[in-house]
Amino acid sequence: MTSRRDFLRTVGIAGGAVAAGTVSKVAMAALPEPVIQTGPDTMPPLVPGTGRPYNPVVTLNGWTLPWRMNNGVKEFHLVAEPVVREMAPGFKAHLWGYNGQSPGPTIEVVEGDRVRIFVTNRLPEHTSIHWHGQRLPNGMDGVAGLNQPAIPAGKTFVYEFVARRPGTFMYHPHADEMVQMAMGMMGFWVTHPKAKHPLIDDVNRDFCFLLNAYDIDPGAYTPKIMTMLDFNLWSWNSRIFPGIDSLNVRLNDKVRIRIGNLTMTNHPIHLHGHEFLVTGTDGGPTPKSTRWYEVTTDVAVGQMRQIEFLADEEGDWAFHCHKSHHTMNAMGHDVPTMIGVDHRGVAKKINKLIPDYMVMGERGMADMTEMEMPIPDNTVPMMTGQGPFGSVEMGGMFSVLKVRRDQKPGDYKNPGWFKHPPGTVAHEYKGPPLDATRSKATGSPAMPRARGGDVEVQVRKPTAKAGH
Ligand SMILES: [Cu+2]
Repeated sequence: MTSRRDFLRTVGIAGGAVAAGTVSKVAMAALPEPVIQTGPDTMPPLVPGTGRPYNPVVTLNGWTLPWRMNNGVKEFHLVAEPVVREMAPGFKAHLWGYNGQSPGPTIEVVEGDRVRIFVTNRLPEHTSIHWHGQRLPNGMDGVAGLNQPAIPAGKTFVYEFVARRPGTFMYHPHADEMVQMAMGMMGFWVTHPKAKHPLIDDVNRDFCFLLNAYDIDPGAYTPKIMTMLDFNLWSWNSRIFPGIDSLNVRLNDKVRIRIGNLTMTNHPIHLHGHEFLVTGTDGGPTPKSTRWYEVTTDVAVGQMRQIEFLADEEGDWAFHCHKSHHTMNAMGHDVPTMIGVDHRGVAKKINKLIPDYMVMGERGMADMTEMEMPIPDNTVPMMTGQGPFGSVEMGGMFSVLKVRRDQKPGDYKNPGWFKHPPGTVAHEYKGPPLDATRSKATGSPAMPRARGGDVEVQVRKPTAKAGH
C-alpha cells in the first residue's frame, strides 16, 4: 500500500525524440521521475495536492498516477514496459503495461488543464498512445503512422494537449494494437469538471475500472496474442474474481462507477439490489431527459459508461457481467454438456489408461468448486471465491458492492461479510410437503405438424468448434 509515493528512479529513460514542436526544451530538460506501482491492491484516492481541486476516483485494483505542476502544466510520466500482474491470488501473468502494472495508472485531470505526458517505451517493439475519446490536436491523437511516427523502443515521446471536456476516457496503444492490447496495454483517464456542471452530480464515491480479457493457457504465463474472440480470462483491471476487490460504500452514499470496455466483445454489467442511471457515455454526460433506471447496462467494445445510484440498501450485493461464461475462469470451451449423461462405463475404461481421470459435469458444474482437481501450476481455478454461506461459484468479471451503515466517509476498507438481521436470510422450508398440482393446460402450435413423432434427445456429442 505504500508504493504510490515511492519515486523509483528508472534507468534508460533519458533523451529521445520529441513528438511535437510545441514542447519547450526546458520541459524536456528534466523528465518527471516515473512512479512505479508494485502491487495489484486498490489504492486510496489520490487527493490532489497541486492544481485545481476535484473529488478523486478510486481505481478498482489500481491506482492514480501522481503528477507535477510545471509552469501551470500538469506533467505525467508513463513508462510502457513488461510487467508481472497478479491476476488472482497465486496466478501471475506476464503482460505488457505501464509503470509496473497492467492496466496502467489512472490519469486524473480537470477540465481545462494543460496536460503534458512523457511516454517512455521500454518494450521490445515500438508503441504509441491514443487518448481514447479526447478532443485534442490531431498530432496528439497517437495513431502511429497517421498522426506521429511510432515511439521506437528505448525512446521517450511527449504528448501535450488541453483536457477540453469533462468525462470518462481511456488510453491504449495505436501501434501493433491487437498484440499490445492482448498483452494488457491500457489505462483509464478521468477529466473532472472545473466547476459545478448541470449534468454532473457530486458523488460520495467514484469508482472506475476497465473491462479486459486475456487468453492464457492453463499453466502458461504469457497471453496468446493472436486470439480474436475466444479469450478465456475475463477480468476487471486485469484481475479475476475472487481477486477483484469489493466496492465498499456507506449506506446512502451517492455512488458513481465508470466502466470502459477494451475487450473484443460486449459486457452487460449487472448490479444487484439497486437501480442505476447511465449518467455518462463516451461522449460525456448524458442529457437528463435520456436517463432511465436500469439494473443492467451493456458496455460495447470501445465504449465507456458511467452509472450512478443511491446505495440505500445495506448488504453484500453481487456486481458482475451477465454473460455467464464471463464469470468463469480458464475454461475449455469445447467441453460437451454432460448433465444427465451416465458415463460411468466410459470413465471406467478411461481410468485404465489415465488413472487420475475424473468425470466432469454429470450433475452440472458446481462440483468443480468442491473437487480438488489437479491443475497445472499458475492456473486460476475455474470457479472459486468463498462467501459466508459457501462457494459463490463465480469467476472472472464478478465483484461485490458492500453497503454498510457504519462505513466511515472516505473509508474504502473491506468491512467483511454483511451480518444479516435475524430472519432475513432465505432458509429451508420445514413444514409438511405439499402435493404438487400440475397444470393440465397445454399450448397449441400455430400450425399442425406434417410428420414426425416425439424425439427425446439424450446425449449431446462433442461438436466442431464454433465462435461465440
Ligand atoms: Cu462479459
